Amino acid sequence: MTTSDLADVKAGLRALQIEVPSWAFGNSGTRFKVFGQPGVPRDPWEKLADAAQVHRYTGAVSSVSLHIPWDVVEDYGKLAAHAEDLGVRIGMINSNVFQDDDYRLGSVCNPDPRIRRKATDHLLQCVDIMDATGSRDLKLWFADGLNYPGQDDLRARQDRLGEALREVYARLGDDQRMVLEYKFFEPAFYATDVPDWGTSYAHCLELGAKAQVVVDTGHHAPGTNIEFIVAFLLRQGKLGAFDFNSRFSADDDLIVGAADPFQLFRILHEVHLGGGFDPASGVTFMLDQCHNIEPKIPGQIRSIMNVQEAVAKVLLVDRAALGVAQQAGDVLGAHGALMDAYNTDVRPLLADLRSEQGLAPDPMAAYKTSGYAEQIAADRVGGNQAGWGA
Ligand code: PSV
Ligand code: MN
Repeated sequence: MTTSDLADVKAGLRALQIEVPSWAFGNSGTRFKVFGQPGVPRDPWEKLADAAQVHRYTGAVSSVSLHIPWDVVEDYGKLAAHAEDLGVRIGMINSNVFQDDDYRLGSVCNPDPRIRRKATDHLLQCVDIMDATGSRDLKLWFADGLNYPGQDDLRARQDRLGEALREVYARLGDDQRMVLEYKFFEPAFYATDVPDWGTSYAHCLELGAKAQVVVDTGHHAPGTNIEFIVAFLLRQGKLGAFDFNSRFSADDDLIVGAADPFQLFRILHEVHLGGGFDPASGVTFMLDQCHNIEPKIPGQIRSIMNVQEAVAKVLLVDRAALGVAQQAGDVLGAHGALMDAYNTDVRPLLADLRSEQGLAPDPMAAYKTSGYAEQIAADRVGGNQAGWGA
């Protein structure tokens, strides 16, 4: 590789910014148990402080996603200022219309107009919070769906969904967007109202340019070719954001790149080819993970490192050689161009880059010896630890 190629790879890595979710710092668990950990934040202010630690050791955290109502505060302007003081920004506002008794049969797709109104009002309030925090994106995920055939009318539910989305879309400011996430099952098991990228894409297309699709890497059936979805959406200008995580079994929300680093590489290769790393593309890269059994801040640091390693490999792909091989029908040559990049050990390159950026070359070790974990465990005594419910 020439010096200028290396400089390009490093410039690409420097520009890579990843959003972290506030909920990664709170307690989380499974249907069976939420495990508490010492030093877990008691409120959104402390969650932001922990997120800033991830930035401190990686230099790559642009912003922090909030989840409403888990991150409700009285003064969102103050919260945004607190984030900026810590060197981060408020990112996407994740709406939550799945944790209220009223939503047992759905939110915006619910057959009861009172409940649909309540859900839509929550989404509109999230846009108010975007105004107050300067956040660009409203993130929508609906737990709506059916457990039993015949339980409700599938088509009517799509109509209700479209109606709510249109109302919220009309409320968006000029520089604001809505990003619609899909998920093929859970919590509904028979039918989900936004089960796949096609459904999300169709609604976003109808809504207009400010509506885009979110790809949560854990929300697909096993074997789904996620990189194809990414390539397609980027080609259409409809890829709004990623929720990165790993899945082995269901929507596991495990550390990105832990289950299948090669899949992560393939996805990010398509992002690169489609121009998704260009800030002008508007694609937000977020981690949507829960650290149930491992410590949370280093769990997020490791996740960022995994994404950086995958991106470094993607940037190392010899695209000229790849193109020549593809044109010549040289199947093995083309495949080899990808595999050569994928099999490169990029850890020394990233360590070098960190040193150039004034960061510790080994973020995991630097965090471990910083004493922050011990300090928050000692300081954050009393009060209620944050978790999925708060
Ligand atoms: C749903 O499984 C999801 O991926 C959505 O992004 C939620 O907002 C997030 O998890 C947290 O529950
Ligand atoms: Mn998600």
